[in-house]
Amino acid sequence: MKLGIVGMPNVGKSSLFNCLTQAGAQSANYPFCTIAPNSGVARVPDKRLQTLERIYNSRKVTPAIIEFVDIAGLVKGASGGEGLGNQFLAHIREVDAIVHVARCFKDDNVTHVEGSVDPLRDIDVINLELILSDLEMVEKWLAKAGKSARADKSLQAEADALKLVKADLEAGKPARGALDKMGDEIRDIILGFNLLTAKPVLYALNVSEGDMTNDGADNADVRKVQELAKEENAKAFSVCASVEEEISTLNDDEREAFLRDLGVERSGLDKIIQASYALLGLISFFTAGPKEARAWTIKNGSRAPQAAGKIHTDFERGFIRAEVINYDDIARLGGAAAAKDSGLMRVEGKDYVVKDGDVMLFRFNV
Ligand SMILES: Nc1nc2c(ncn2[C@@H]2O[C@H](COP(=O)(O)OP(=O)(O)O)[C@@H](O)[C@H]2O)c(=O)[nH]1
Ligand SMILES: [Mg+2]
Repeated sequence: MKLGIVGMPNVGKSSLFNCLTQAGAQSANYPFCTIAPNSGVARVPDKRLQTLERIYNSRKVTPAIIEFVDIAGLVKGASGGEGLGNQFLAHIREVDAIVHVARCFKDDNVTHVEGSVDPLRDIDVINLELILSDLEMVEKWLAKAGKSARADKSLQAEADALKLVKADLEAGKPARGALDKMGDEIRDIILGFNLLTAKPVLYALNVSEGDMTNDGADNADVRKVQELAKEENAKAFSVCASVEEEISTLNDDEREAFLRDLGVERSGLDKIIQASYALLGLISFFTAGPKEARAWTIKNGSRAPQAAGKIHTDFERGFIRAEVINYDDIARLGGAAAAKDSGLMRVEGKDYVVKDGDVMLFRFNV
């Protein structure tokens, strides 16, 4: 599961990517840290882990991580091969969700390729390239398979679904909207085509340092994009990449003091990472003990054996049961033993759907 960072040139994509992944790289020796130079992992901030660390007196804390890819080079005309056009679009096709960075900061020293700061226009430029690329794909498919569809029922369903999407694309709208209106079966078919504009998106608005407070809402440009995001059923967060770059070199205590001085409760970066995690449909369950307090990542809706399998394939293969206490109960009562005494430990079987914040112990036999 990974997110692609896209946007116009010089909007702060690489700056954002660097601070996202700087924190991640420090944290550990994750094996896939350096798959490609423009790919890296970010730690998912989760205050619950610190509480578990304290309660269990854990020697080590291991957060969840997500992967980001800095996809540079998208410009006007990319879908027609402008710049390195199609190559970049192919990179976007490989990611599961998109972080769309737009520039809201003013700085005469940083060139703007379109000549002025206007995030809505910039977002339109990028979205149009993605839409055109999808449209080309949909048209190709319909031209090729559309004819045989009349004879083949399964192809007919695909063709009908794609025609719905095509109408939206032709109207300059992303495929995402049409997906929301479809039944599960058709939606799965469409998702199988891996359209760029069907991928979930969040907007990261790169603001000036002075606009960091109040989630950037004092900036009129930010408000405009937030409105757009609302219409699109997406989310928008403001972040100041240049300040985040400073922050990412600080330790946790210094960081909190720094943010307090700026009048900001949570860093924009943290918000973006947490929202990215949710955008991918991911949740965390925990394991906790004196050795380690750890967050594990699973798809929302996963069952207990799949969760066990994240830790070890043997856990999944030989799964017997899971002992589950919710984080909130442990935090409220100050420990697992107290939660157990209060009857808040549940024994769950293989059909149990894991919830975000479950603290789990697996029993298995191989
Ligand atoms: N003033 C200001 N400059 C920034 C900010 N973020 C990035 N920059 C500068 O903008 C330029 C382009 O940033 P970069 O991250 O390389 O943009 P990219 O082309 O989207 O990857 C660099 O000179 C950055 O230092 C910001 O928040 N404020
Ligand atoms: Mg860059």
